[in-house]
Amino acid sequence: MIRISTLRTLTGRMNLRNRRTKEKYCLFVILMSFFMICVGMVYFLPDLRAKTTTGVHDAYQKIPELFLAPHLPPPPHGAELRLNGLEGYPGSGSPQHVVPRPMLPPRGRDEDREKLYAKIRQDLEQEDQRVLAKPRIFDGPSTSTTTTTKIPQVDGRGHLQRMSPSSVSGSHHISSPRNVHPHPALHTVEHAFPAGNSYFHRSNFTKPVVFGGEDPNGAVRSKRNVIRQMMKDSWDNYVTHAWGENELRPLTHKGHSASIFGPSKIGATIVDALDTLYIMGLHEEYQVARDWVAKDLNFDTVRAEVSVFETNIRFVGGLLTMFALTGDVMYKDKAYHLAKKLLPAFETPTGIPMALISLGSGASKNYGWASSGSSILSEFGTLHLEFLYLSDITGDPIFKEKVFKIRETMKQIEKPKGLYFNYVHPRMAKFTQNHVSMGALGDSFYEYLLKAYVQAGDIEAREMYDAAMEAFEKNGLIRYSKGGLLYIAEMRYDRIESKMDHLACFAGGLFALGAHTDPNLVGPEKNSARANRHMKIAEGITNTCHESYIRTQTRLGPESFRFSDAIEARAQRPNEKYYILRPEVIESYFIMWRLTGDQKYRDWGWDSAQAIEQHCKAGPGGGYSGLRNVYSKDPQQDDVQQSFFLAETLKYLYLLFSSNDLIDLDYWVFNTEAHPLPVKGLNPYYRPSPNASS
Ligand code: DMJ
Repeated sequence: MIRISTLRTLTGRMNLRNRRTKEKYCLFVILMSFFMICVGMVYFLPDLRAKTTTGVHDAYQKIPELFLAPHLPPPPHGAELRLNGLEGYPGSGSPQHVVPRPMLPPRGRDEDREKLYAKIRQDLEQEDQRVLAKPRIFDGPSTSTTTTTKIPQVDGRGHLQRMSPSSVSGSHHISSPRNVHPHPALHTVEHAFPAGNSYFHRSNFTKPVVFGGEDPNGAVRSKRNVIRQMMKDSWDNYVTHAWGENELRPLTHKGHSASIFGPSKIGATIVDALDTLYIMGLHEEYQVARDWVAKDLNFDTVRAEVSVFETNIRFVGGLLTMFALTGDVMYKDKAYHLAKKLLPAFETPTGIPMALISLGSGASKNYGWASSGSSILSEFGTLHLEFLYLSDITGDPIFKEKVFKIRETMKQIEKPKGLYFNYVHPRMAKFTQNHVSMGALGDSFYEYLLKAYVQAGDIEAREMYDAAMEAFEKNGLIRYSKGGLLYIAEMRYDRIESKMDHLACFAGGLFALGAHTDPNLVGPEKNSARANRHMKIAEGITNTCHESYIRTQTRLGPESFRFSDAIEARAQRPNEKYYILRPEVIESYFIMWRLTGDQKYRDWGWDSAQAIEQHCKAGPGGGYSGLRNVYSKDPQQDDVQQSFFLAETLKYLYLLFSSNDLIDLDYWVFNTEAHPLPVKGLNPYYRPSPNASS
């Protein structure tokens, strides 16, 4: 009996337990169903989704977790690019170039799903902005949904007309800088040009072209192919022996880093070379470079102390050019991120930045060797182009505020005889040493005054440029040697020093560009006196720099050359005799060729290219090296392939043997590292942010 009752009790307990388990199971199923309904509401009802997630892209990423993935096909590849009108566009033909995203599932299962698909499509269209649509340059049916670019027109006076905001970039508002001038198109300077170059007929504006540009003449095309091969050799050797390092040592096959970037390995050559590879159509090489930038270029891990100026012109400038050329937002984001890291250097009472900044701590300082802890004119004066453009494409005004604050300081600073000295104290807004130069320490300050005008019609900058050039002329710094060579001298404590740096040879191109954009050429008075005079200076300087090349054993020019009773355009001291693959002389040949059409500039450029090939090549198939003494018959190589050789020297040579519409000077303005930036309001590649302010 006891056993039976015990058994019953046990059975009863088991039944009770079973019932409880069933109840628990039912409760679990109910809760799970409720949970699934909630999740479904969150992800499938568009309104609710919009408030709880950042996009359908997010939702898509969560779908696999909800076991719905089998219903959706895998992410897309090249085919979808065609929808964006980007196919065949170097750099955008690869799937890595576009943010990976889901392909649309088949349509029409039910209404909710239709809503979801519609929402996905809408978000994908927004995602497309990661690679902005290619501006529609050529006539014909548009493949782009966002851009309706027209070619700018020329008015009766030969002025390019700034386009209306809507014609530049769809709905984007084009903002104007202060003191905006009608666009400074390149003008005809009377007397200065032989006939026959398209630049003299301003009604024949070409359309912006960013690759291709083959010259119709076969011999010219062959020369350009040689330059392209030089680029390929420089690049391939860097890739093989120094990948990720700043520069290549082409003889010892190691990495090299100059003090400008400290001990960091931030691939200066990769970033500097990107646009040259792109323009030359070296697609595979470009894609490898682009992928490294996307995946491995991380400024957050860099602790080194770097030069604000060099980081700006090579890295920020290089990345900005790539954003303009490709519309790839990755480049803009990297440039923006890096430029923000430079901003602590600008925290001085005058706004004049310190020269060096630690990317890790943000601490900044000036060079120990600079006079009285001063900042350098050519460094803080060479930020404007990049910073203005950065503000315009990000909508963040901080960068242009910084450069306009520098401008204010430089406007107010006392300029003896109208001259700018090379050292300025960042706290006192005072020059600290009486040294004037168009070469080292001064050069690109003047370049950016002119180019701020070319870039955005900045008339204040133009006036400062014109006044500075007038001061050079009036103070006798632009003078003839005994042998009749025109040169730009330096001045120290009111004494003229008859020396010119290789760096100052960019001034041939500078004066020519200034002449062709001279505001005096248009308007009611139409005074061409200054422009003609400046064209003569441009020709004279370019000729002198050429002389400095052909008076050496190597036909490559020295770092500095002097003029005296004994010498003409020759280096005097041992430490002036080296050539480090610098671009400035070839840069002037290029600008002069584009603006005058005079064949001699192409001939001179080809002569230099051959000399580089003969003396600087580091072995067959190798990279290129600088030389220790250009006057030696058998010059020793210095074992450094400077990043600017790929960014500037080879790019200018390549463009010298291309048609004029490739990176047309009407539409592009070169930063001082030869990274072309688009002209505001004129070039459809400008791609301004809708949030950009004036
Ligand atoms: C480049 O980095 C730039 O052109 C800069 O403005 C001056 N020096 C080098 C090339 O010589």
